[in-house]
Amino acid sequence: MAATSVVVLDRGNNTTCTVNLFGATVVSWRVNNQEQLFVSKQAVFDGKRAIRGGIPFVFPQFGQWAFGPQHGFARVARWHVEKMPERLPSGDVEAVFSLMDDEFTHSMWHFQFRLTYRLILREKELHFNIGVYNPSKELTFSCQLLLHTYFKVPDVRRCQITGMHGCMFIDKTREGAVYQETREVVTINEWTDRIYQNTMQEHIITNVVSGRKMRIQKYNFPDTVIWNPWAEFAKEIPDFGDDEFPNMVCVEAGRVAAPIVLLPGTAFEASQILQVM
Ligand code: TA6
Repeated sequence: MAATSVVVLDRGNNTTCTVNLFGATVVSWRVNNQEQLFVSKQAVFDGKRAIRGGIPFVFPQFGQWAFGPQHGFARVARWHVEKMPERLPSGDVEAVFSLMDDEFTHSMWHFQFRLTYRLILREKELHFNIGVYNPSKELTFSCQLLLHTYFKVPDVRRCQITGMHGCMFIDKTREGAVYQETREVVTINEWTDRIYQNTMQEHIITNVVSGRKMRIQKYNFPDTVIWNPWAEFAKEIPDFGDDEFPNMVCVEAGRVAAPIVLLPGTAFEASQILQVM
């Protein structure tokens, strides 16, 4: 498997989006030459291990999985290019990627499926449109889906994240106990690993690159996972630098708390818009 095959959406003006076909992982999003995504200096590009950073595509399982790797196989599978980058009349650039069941996926999950992943690069925005289709005539399947986005930040301790106030969350740093978020904005000053449920459709992250704000809008993605390994877990992650935790925050839009159930011949759609403000 060629571990280096990437597709670049180039809108000009040093605004680009780079996708590695291994996992259809967005490994770079530059807006006027400013990188918005965190990729670890220790990230491995061997076509086997999930890429440590960017936007890994989590499907059909979020978290530990009895039948395959953590966070499923989509982020470690080779995706196809359905449509090479094309400039739209609006000046934006669009590309489409897809993944279908094959021998590799059947070795873990015996269902037929088809994933489509449409990316649109706009001036200060990146749009993600995802389709999950069940082409089977008989079998229903259930799955989870999430965009495991690593945002690059100068100092995570200065970031504030809106859109979780009043939401219930599963705290994986406290044996999965469930709590309610009482804060207006979420801040991170320790190991954080939370699955927030039924969050707002919009999140604003303050103090991202160059002190700007990042707006996340999500549709049909009711959950938001917030993660930072902090010092103690950074040391335990082989493809993550011990001193890198202050420079990233994962804010992950997904459908994980209640799985997606797809009857034969039906489809599920979800989308996300990232906007530099
Ligand atoms: O999305 C947060 C999380 O599930 C954390 O529990 C942590 O394990 C992180 O993902 C990274 O997972 P990975 O399999 O990429 O090492």
